[in-house]
Amino acid sequence: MNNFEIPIIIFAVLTNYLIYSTANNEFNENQSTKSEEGCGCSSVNRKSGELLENTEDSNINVDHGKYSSAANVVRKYPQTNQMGFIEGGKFMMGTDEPVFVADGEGPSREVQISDFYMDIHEVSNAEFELFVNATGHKTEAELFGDSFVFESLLSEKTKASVTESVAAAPWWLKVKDCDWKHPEGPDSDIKDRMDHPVIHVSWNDAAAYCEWSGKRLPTEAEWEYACRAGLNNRLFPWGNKLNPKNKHWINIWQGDFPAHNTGEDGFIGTSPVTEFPSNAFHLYNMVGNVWEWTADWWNVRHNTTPSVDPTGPSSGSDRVKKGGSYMCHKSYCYRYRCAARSQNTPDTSSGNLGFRCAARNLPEYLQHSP
Ligand SMILES: [Ca+2]
Ligand SMILES: [Ca+2]
Repeated sequence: MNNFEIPIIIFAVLTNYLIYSTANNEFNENQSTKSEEGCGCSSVNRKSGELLENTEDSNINVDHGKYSSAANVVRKYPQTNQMGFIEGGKFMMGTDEPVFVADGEGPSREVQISDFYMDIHEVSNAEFELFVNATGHKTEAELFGDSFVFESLLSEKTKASVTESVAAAPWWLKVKDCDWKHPEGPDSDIKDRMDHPVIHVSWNDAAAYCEWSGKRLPTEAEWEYACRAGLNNRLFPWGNKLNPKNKHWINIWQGDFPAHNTGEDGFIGTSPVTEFPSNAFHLYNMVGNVWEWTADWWNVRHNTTPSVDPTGPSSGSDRVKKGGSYMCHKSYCYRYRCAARSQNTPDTSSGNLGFRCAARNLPEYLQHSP
């Protein structure tokens, strides 16, 4: 059990693929973006006692010692997810300064969100194992017999057995017998990664898990509201600077994509679900680490009429995912922003795509005092 001493957290008992754009190759991580230069960052977080002082980018809970791999701690398993109460309110969803216009990041529009609860971290391997053990659920990757993995994470043996890659993104390889328990194929396992996010789960798998746990997937609007955590028109959950205080605040890619990942933030692949500081709503890794499925169908045209608890289109072919992943680099997939979005078919799985759950009401089994 994690020992977060956060009043609003209710302690629990139980618990691209291939969509990377080739745009923006002119960026590198050492350059400022237009948004970073132009933003006043005047918003402050109401929970000032838990925040950095004298910094624009203060919308984040500092958890000292969790910035680097050297500070990783051994955690108990199975890790149980907790839900944070997210007080509803109005916010501006999307952005009028889209980086990827074709993704439907804009326009900015007013959305009202009702109170809800959100998992404070991505669903972990340990939690997904509880689900599988209880239900016998077979993931779609297991049923299909393969899933997609970034090539440099694979062993030479596994790489040699691969016969299919993705034409538009050849670093994505379709690996046989790759699933959540074998995230880099049959010669890999998750023994040392039980507190990392479950990956190689489709939207259908994610929805099944959430239903089993008495929850549901968050809508895209809920997810983005939770990501922004009370800040208006900011790139990241904590503000506009990627690395305030010269620290790493998320698990993304450092180096040259796709040739070399320096792992400067401590992680070449996934990180533990509670690694890196949480945002002002006490949520971890909303951006970075793994992409997260949302409940909504994908659409890139948005009505600017103010809306209440929007649920997206009534039908579609793809589902929305949010937050970017450990594979995102500014030069290639600058999608580790709250307004950024991407999509996959509901049966797709990959090594950088996971999820977390939400709920309108706290499930009964979570209604325990700490
Ligand atoms: Ca990283
Ligand atoms: Ca994430």
